[in-house]
Amino acid sequence: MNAATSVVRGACHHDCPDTCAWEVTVRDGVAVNLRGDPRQPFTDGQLCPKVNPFLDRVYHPDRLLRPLRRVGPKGEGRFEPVDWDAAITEIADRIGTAVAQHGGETVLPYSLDGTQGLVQKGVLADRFFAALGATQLNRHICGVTAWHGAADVLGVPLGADPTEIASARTIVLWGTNTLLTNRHLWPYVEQAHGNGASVIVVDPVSTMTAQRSDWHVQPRPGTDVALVLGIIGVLDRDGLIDEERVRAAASGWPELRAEARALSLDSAASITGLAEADIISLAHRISHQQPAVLRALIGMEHREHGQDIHRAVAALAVVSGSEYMRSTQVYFDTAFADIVPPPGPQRTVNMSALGAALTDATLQPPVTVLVNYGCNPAAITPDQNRVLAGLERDDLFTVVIEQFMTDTARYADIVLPTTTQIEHLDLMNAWGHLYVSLNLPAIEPLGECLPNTEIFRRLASALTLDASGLADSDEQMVRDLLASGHPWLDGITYERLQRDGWARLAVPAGWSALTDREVPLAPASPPGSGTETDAGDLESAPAGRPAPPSGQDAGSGAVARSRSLGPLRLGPIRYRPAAESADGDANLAERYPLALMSLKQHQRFLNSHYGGFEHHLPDPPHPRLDISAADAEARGITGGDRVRVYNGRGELFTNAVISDRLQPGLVTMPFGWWAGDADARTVNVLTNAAVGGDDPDVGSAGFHDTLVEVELAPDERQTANGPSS
Ligand SMILES: Nc1nc2c(c(=O)[nH]1)N[C@H]1C(S)=C(S)[C@@H](COP(=O)(O)OP(=O)(O)OC[C@H]3O[C@@H](n4cnc5c(=O)[nH]c(N)nc54)[C@H](O)[C@@H]3O)O[C@H]1N2
Ligand SMILES: Nc1nc2c(c(=O)[nH]1)N[C@H]1C(S)=C(S)[C@@H](COP(=O)(O)OP(=O)(O)OC[C@H]3O[C@@H](n4cnc5c(=O)[nH]c(N)nc54)[C@H](O)[C@@H]3O)O[C@H]1N2
Ligand code: SF4
Ligand SMILES: [Mo]
Repeated sequence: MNAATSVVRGACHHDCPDTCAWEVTVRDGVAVNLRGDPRQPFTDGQLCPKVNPFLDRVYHPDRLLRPLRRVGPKGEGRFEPVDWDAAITEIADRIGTAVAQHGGETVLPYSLDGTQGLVQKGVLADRFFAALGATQLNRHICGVTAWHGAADVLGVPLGADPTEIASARTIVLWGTNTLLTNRHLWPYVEQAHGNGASVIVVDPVSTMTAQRSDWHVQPRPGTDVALVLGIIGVLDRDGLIDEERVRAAASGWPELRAEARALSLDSAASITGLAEADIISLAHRISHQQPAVLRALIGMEHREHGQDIHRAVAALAVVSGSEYMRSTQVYFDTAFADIVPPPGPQRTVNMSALGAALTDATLQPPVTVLVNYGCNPAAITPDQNRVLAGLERDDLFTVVIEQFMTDTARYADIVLPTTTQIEHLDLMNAWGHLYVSLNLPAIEPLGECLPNTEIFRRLASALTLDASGLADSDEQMVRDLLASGHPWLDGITYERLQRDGWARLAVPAGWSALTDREVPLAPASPPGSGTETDAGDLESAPAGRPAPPSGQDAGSGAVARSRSLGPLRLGPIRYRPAAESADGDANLAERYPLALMSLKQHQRFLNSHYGGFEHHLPDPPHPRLDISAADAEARGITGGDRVRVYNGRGELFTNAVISDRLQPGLVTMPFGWWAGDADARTVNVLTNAAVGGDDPDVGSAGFHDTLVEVELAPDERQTANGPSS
């Protein structure tokens, strides 16, 4: 290597459980190579088909490199360049005027995990919106429902370290498409398989993971609670439950057992569409081939009763004596210092209900300023027509901080160009493993791009906001996050991460919240801070939620503290069909008899990140509707036909593919496509924004509880039937 070549360590920013550690080779200031870090055990030198060509994204000719001001109608995408000072001044003026007129809540931040980097995703922006008194966004589109389902049973939503799946004898991938969405876990699954473990997938769809499994259990969508009750019923009937252990470990076992006994095996079979023999066999395999692991992730939370499903799977782990695995995010939330302001008194808006928040004429104060960063709501939020109607409002001032002219950015008044992961500093947590990484900037920001943090620093200064931490540097925030003093961060310093790139949290091997009902807490005063902190309060719920009931502090002071989690919680649980499902509202199900699931399906997509990039599109390069042969035939549809997919919320046109992967009554479409120039409509034009669960603030959207009807598109009908006149 010549003197101008260097290798810079970092980690992938994507909303993906794997958070790969990477190395960027830089020559004369230009990134020329990117590869997975071969030393990081989970990454093991491999990135993925989405991110292998990431440098093409960084240097893509369509990168936004200058601030832009809209000159055409909203949505059309016509902009003129403007300089940074003018853009910041205009935004500050518009925010200042709106807040003076309506109060701070008229401002709505809208962001998600476009980057998972803790600093670029949150901290400074959170402080900025708190100082402004803005409406608080409940970021509940992903993970929070599953969080609550797991917490209902475990007291905390901490599953075991996923890498321990390697030593299981039975692996149940329950509603998770590991090979596609969590590919770096697959080698651990294969290791177990090589040692004789059986791999079972429970999924209504025959995914690529299901096809690689030993056994694909294919229930009707959304019926998993009935499946779990059926399994528990079989375990109970056959004397396979260690009642003494369950009673000692958990409360609510008699109530759960009563529910399982009340649902006959016959009913469980008819609700789930599975054979009784399959439910029996699944129960026996889990029971006889221990250690068993039940691995859930996110997808099945996207249902009206997604929390019940996640709760049921966790409860089954307790009853059957299996290990339970899910997102590892909470380990990091527990370990890192909490350096953002606590939730304020301002109103909250659930992000799934963006369409309603922007179009509800009775909302007081109205949302008149939308600041969007790290999220592409025009493509990813359910009930797209309503979202777009909101974004079209002339009296809404919209700022979009983006890398590309996304479907959302086209509706902005001002677009601010932002850096990619190799252009800024960040601290990365993970939700699929226990490694923390430091992402060092490898190259200078392209064009006039600025990191999110710098944009919010400038806006805070222009608005002369008075709150602490609004001028903190990115490095300061990283250091502060690491300074909790929590034992899981023992020995993990900024300098060590700068040297090595990553470190495993110091969670003892084999630690599990199912069995170790004692979780360490950060000391009341972290070393060197001199101030009280809530660092590492594992009981605090995500964004703006009241804490679930907690156990007892076992100690306090600057020495070791821990929290006893008390007994596991079982209790009654019952299958409830979603309103928008075949078993739900009969009128709706008659008009729209097909359940639509809009899946993460493409190996080269990561949510909406790559849907607008030619070389990431599949062949043929269009979204498709998969439909079973029976449903297609009943509608006169053959493979390749252009079809209209519709319901009461919207319609779209696409090509049908006859699929033997689907049960009749179920159709699927891939998620993550952009609408582009033509017509900003994607699968989310159809999806259900109803927020599930018993608490509208908790739930994710019922994306997968969407009913539709499908027919031949009018032009195809003409071809099929001959000209009609
Ligand atoms: N129909 C349907 N809809 C879904 C889902 C589904 O399965 N089906 N899944 C849901 C789920 S689970 C999720 S998580 C969401 C994902 O929704 P999003 O979080 O919106 O998805 P992404 O496409 O990952 O990221 C959005 C944008 O972040 C931008 N970005 C990346 N890095 C940065 C940065 O450093 N700064 C800024 N300002 N921007 C950045 C990218 O350019 C990208 O346009 O979608 C949800 N919507
Ligand atoms: N390639 C790729 N990887 C990704 C993403 C991506 O867009 N592309 N997105 C990332 C994000 S944001 C997330 S949240 C994760 C999600 O990771 P996963 O949770 O693994 O993925 P999903 O596809 O959302 O859902 C998993 C499976 O749940 C099934 N499912 C849906 N409803 C039910 C149900 O009622 N019961 C059962 N048993 N199964 C059900 C679906 O058919 C699907 O196959 O993936 C991440 N990784
Ligand atoms: S998207 Fe996921 S698998 Fe791909 S490089 Fe990033 S973290 Fe790794
Ligand atoms: Mo997600």
